[in-house]
Amino acid sequence: MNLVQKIIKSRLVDGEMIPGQEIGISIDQTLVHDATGQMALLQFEALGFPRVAARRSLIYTDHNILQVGYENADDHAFLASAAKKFGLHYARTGAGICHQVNLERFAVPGQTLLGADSHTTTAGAVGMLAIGAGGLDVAVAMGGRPFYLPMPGVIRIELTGRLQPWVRAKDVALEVLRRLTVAGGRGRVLEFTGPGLKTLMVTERSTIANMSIETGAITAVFPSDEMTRNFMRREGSEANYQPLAADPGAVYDQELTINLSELEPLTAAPHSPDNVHPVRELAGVRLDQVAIGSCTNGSYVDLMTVAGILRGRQIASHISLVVAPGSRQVFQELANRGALADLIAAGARIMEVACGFCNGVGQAPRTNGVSLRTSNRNFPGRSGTASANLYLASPETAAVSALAGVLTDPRSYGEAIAVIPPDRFVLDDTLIIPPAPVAEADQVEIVRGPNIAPLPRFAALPEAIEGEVMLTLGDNVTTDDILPAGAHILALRANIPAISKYVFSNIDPDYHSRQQAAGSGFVVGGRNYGQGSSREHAALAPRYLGLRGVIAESFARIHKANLVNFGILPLELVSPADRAEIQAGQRLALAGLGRLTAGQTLTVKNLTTGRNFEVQLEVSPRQAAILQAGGLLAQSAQTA
Ligand code: MIC
Ligand code: SF4
Repeated sequence: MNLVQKIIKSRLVDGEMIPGQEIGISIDQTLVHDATGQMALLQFEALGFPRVAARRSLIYTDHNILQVGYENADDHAFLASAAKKFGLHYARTGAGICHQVNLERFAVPGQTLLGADSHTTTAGAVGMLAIGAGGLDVAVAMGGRPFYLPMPGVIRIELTGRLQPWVRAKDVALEVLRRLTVAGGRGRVLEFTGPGLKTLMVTERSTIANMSIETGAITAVFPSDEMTRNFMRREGSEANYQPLAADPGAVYDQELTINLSELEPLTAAPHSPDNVHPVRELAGVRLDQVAIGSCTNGSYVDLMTVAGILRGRQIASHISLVVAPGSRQVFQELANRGALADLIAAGARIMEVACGFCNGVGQAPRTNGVSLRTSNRNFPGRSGTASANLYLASPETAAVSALAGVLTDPRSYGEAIAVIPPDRFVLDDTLIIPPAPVAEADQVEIVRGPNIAPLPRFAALPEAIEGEVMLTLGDNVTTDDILPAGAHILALRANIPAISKYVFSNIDPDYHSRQQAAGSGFVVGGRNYGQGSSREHAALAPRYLGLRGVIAESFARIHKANLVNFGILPLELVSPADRAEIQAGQRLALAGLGRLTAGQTLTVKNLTTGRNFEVQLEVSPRQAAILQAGGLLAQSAQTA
């Protein structure tokens, strides 16, 4: 067996390990944060669980950290009290970005982690099976119930050779995207093997595992080896180390080889992480902003390298350089070693230890601005400025470019900076509050400020649906398109009526009012609809407005699961050519919904053209029952 199959087998509680068929696995650890946790905890409560049952469950406060109004502080008070009541760890703001902190402090090879964030994949760097999902699925796993997913196929990515100076793990992640594109990993897990592995530290592997989700893959898994042991020793968690690898002769569904020695510095140009080019080909693009950090590249080695590059130099006078350490541990190390002073002296603006710029919570670029970032997504609007142009690259490329003021191949800088991590990092978990004892928890009242709105409730699926086509969209629609990033929208994650005003707002500012006025409606997309984040708000808020079905050629895994969880029909076109005939404003009708079955073909009547077309409900029997009930919460209320 390959390593993915071995871990799945060890946690399998339902189904058979046949690729594509739904399986249920038990979950050891869960995480949510302050953009997804509000809904997850409200839903956990609504599901009636008294206390978390997973081995370890965490809430991080890392996304919604601007306090320009009461909303985020209300959310944090809610989350802190819910953590206490239900038995979760609560990482206070300042502890760091969930994925970085989780990797440093809680990762255990061979365990499963389910996170209400798409980049939960990061923990695959130490041989965890770490998967992103919507908040409701995570709430269920927090309660100790299995997590369901289609049994993945496995793509082996064999690494050979060794990276040349100035070429980094980020360039490997971008090379994977260049080859697989944003859809090439769909339905699969990326498993890394080969002699090149021994040259990659865990934090470098984590950059690659982090961006695996950008290929549409379920996650990525690295073996647990001596590099893993070294990392865990530095983190004081060697006791949790165990070696893990695929069996000799393991079989894979697809294989790729990447010769690390042949790679060069790469960048993803606007507006997709798979729009990958050598930096040298785009060298000279004038930049306004350089932003270093995020869960992709906010590690000790990343930022010490940046500080080393900037030491004794000044950034270009027109550049705004922002640096956000990935965790408090990294921040403390930078301070203790004088690297912070180097960054400040070079002209960097030191940001809070949080996601920050990565999804537009602060540092939104100017209109039409150009920003070079070490983060993982450069979708339109991702930075909070709809017209901005985002390039993605390694910390080295970013630092050298900040000095030059234009996109620059770092190999032009001179000798590469080598950073060796210390034998032991600063270990200080004082901002991570452990679960309260049961007696204390029972006394806790959950704090609900005005930003915490009640959960919307949805009725069961009717026998027939009729509605207007509200929007027709292209391929690879992202959840940032459906519900944009940015501080003012993120602040409303606990308030569905309020956040629903922003659904599709970058594409059609009137969608919200049109959909509400129309009552029920449909949206039409192309391939890989709903790629990107795990935010279930991209299903929940449209459902609240009246969206009843999305018709597309195919769906991204997490978003499809979220659509089902909130009772929106994910309808796959049997004949993709039919897409061209569906126009906004037409009326569609679907009948015979009284007894949904998995894989069912349904006939959609186009009442405007009088033509029929077929769609398939590619869901499991479990999901068909959820859709029938009007969503997972409605289903659990019915069975309670
Ligand atoms: C992202 O990187 O897009 C986010 C913001 O972390 C999201 C989470 C969210 O939008 O709730 C993700 O990746 O899932
Ligand atoms: Fe935070 Fe960005 Fe990572 Fe999402 S991708 S968890 S917003 S740092």
